[in-house]
Amino acid sequence: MLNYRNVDEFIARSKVKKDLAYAPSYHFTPPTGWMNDPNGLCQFKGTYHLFYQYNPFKTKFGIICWGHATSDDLIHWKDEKVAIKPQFPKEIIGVWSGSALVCNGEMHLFYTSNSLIQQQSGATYDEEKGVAIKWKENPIIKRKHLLVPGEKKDFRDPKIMPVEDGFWMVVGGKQGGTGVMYYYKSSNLKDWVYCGYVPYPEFAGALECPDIFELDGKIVCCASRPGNVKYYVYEDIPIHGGKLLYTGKLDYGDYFYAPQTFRAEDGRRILISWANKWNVPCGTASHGWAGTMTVPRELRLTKNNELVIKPVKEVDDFLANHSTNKSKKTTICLDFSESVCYQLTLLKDKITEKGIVLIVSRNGDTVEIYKKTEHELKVLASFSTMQREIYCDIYVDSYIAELYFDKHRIAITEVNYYENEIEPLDIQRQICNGEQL
Ligand code: DQQ
Repeated sequence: MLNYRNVDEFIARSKVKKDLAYAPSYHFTPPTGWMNDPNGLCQFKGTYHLFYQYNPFKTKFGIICWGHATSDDLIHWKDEKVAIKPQFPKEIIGVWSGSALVCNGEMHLFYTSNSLIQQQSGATYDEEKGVAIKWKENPIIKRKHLLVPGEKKDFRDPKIMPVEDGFWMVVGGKQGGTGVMYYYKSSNLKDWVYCGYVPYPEFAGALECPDIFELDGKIVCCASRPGNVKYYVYEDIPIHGGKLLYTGKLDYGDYFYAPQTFRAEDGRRILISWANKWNVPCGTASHGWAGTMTVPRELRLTKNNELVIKPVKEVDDFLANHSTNKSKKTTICLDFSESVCYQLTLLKDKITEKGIVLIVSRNGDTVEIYKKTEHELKVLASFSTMQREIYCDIYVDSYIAELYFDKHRIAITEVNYYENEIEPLDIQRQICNGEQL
């Protein structure tokens, strides 16, 4: 805990001189140490703010604070002071994930104070000091306000949605072993009334990093559980009985967790996610940092209530002038007029030959995308189409690759922490009789 007293000086001293041959050039990484979930995403007085779960002291998870970076264009980020530090003893485990609300010219941050018991707290960003000032009313939602029986410690990651008559807060948790989203309502952001919960039985365990927002006239909720990051499109707020219209995956890759969205000042709904996964050592640790964010992605809904997920235009603008062999966008067209399948090898280490191997094959009107490893061949995603030519946008940036199929309804984030030089993309076409896979 004492370490946090001079944390900004510590970070300045330990800031990694990133090896430009290895560091991503348009994906955010922390100045040093460990980063996981994006937090408090917002645009405030024109500037984009990215807060994140941060352990500056080690390249692994620990007692977490909120790191902070700002940007004018969603591409170039400036490291700022640590915004929220854990306080002893009520945040002895750390200040865990949460969100931002820009309201009446102020930026408020909501987070989970974790001391084994998880409770929700608030803070207001002080522009002069560059840090968030915790509210004296904290915790604003105490553990005892969870007026339902059940699990003692899963109650975290508040996200706010402003509505005409006040504010909704959703909080992730678990009841009877399955994931739930708790709902609270407030008119002043400090006094919250518990309104019930919505269960998500497909999540075996606590639901993490819930999100709720309005998009193209519908209500969209998102939720994370390792291996499963989903979105749900409703006619109205689900706690009001809003009908579920569609459900899908936010990303089909193995390196995507705890995404969060925010509304930019121009009205765009933008998502950023942690491009990593729990319980697997992070391959950049030897370079002095651990953790990478996806590019910001703009979300829209189709008429059929499916999400269209596209890197924001700033990414394409940047790459139009700054592409290199290791950081670029490529659009490929896979022609399925014959019975073929394609093997896409991404981010292949030229010496070890290890890379991300995806197989794209077609069966009738169904396109299937497999991931091939030494030990298995697993289906990542599939979709239906009548078209013979399938387009895919591929963004590579050092060790991270983001792929977008099916007119951007399918996003796949993958990572290969290569050690030597990489070959970003290799495409092989082969006659497909099913067995070659
Ligand atoms: N990470 C945070 C939690 C959240 C989890 C802790 C999701 O608040 O539930 O760093 O990755």
